[in-house]
Amino acid sequence: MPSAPESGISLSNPVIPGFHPDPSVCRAGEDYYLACSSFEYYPGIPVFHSRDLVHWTQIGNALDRPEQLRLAGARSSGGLYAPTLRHHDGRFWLIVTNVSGDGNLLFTATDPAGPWSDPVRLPGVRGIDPDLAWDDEGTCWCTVAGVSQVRIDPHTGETLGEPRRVWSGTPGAKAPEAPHLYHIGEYWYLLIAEGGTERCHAVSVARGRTPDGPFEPCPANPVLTHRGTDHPIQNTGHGDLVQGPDGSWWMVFLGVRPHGGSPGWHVLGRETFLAPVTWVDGWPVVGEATPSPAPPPWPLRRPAAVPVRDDFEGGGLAPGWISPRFRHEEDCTTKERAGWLSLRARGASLDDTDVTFVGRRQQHPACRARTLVDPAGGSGGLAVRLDERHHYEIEATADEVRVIARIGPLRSVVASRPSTGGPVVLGVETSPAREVTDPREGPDTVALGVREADGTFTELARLDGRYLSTEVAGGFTGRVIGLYASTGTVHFDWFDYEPYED
Ligand code: 6LW
Repeated sequence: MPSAPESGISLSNPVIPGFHPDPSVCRAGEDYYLACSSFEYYPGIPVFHSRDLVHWTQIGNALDRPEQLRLAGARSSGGLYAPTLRHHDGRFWLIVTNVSGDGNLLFTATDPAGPWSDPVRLPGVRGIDPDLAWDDEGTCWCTVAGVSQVRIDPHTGETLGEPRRVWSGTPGAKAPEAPHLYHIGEYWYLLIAEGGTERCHAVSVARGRTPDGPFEPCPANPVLTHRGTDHPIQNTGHGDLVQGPDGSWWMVFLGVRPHGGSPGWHVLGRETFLAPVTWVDGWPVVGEATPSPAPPPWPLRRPAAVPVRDDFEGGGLAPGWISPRFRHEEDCTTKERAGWLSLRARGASLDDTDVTFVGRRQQHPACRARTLVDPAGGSGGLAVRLDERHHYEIEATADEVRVIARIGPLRSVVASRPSTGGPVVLGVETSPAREVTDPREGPDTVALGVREADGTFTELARLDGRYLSTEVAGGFTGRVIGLYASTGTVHFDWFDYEPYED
């Protein structure tokens, strides 16, 4: 466990850096499990394990079979929103919305690493951000954004009775969402997010004597918000509570780390943070989310438990690798050339929804990624992707290496140089702005280049990172750095991802 709230915390936040929003957490004995939203990416819903709430390891993706997850036609920032993960009756339960067609879906597993069941559909539950809670009689309550509630049979997906509005959050605040219902002591607590997932985001709470209310709002609402402050973590909201085996309480929630001038740009998406919770007069009080006593300078410290090299030896890809909408095994395989990842183009570029791309979330403001690519049979390379309309890439073909930038409606080859067509090491490096003296300064720069035979790195282009930020692109995701093929088949020997201290 992290040190108890009273004794002065030393958390390293974010506890799960990079695009890992809408965290939902539960405990089974000494083990904590956490799930996040994954939107248009496949496989979906990353699942993490921790023993201390601070250090998390991804153990799988709950939805990793086509029968569980259909994302064809999903727009970017569509797909899977806001899961709730619970441990009840000896099983793990996961409820989530596929906003791109299938609506609310419920899955179960005995091991949260998987396999997870096929989906139970919930056609009678309308609304995003579904929550599950069971009362002492075994009735299952499903609460969704809005905030409304209906009893369900979680085995069949049938709704029992009509949905009923139970709370609308703070009068005047927009978007009451992300409900979680808990029976703690003598009360049922209804925790929600409100204010929208941008700078006004907040967590508020109400309590009642029964799971369906009536609910009395906490006089101190919101119990968590960083709006209107210069706190380095902004947009804080969408929280979930968990109790440790020692009786201590904690909240996981999402937040962002904007950087640069005005209005501030965040490039890693919404990340997962942790804060201690104490109880005063029967209400939760959320503690500080940054290390105390003094917050460190930006970027915040974080555990360095990051795999550096993937050399594509052995079977499939690690669970952190994701692809937009689907991963066709025949187009993305480690079986074609031993020790290499082979990507076959589907006749599409990164501007299209069905590109062959496999990447990992950028998790650190300052990071480097490198890959050795053999483009003899096609063209492809290394990309920093926010969505189809916002990406930078360095691409190798049989006769050149080029840097391409796509920003909104504009697409441009910004640099190129001839090459021999043999294997080449491509690299990208992100550098956060140091001292921001100009309000127009962007959050970071993204350098793209090649490694020469003598080991030196030649930068072909350095581009303003703001165009790969959520404030520019819109939506709910963050940067993903990865490999792609745009024509033919290209082979990748290894991929390095390395955070560095700036
Ligand atoms: C999610 C909603 C939210 O469904 O953003 O921040 C939406 N909160 O609760 C997408 O993540």
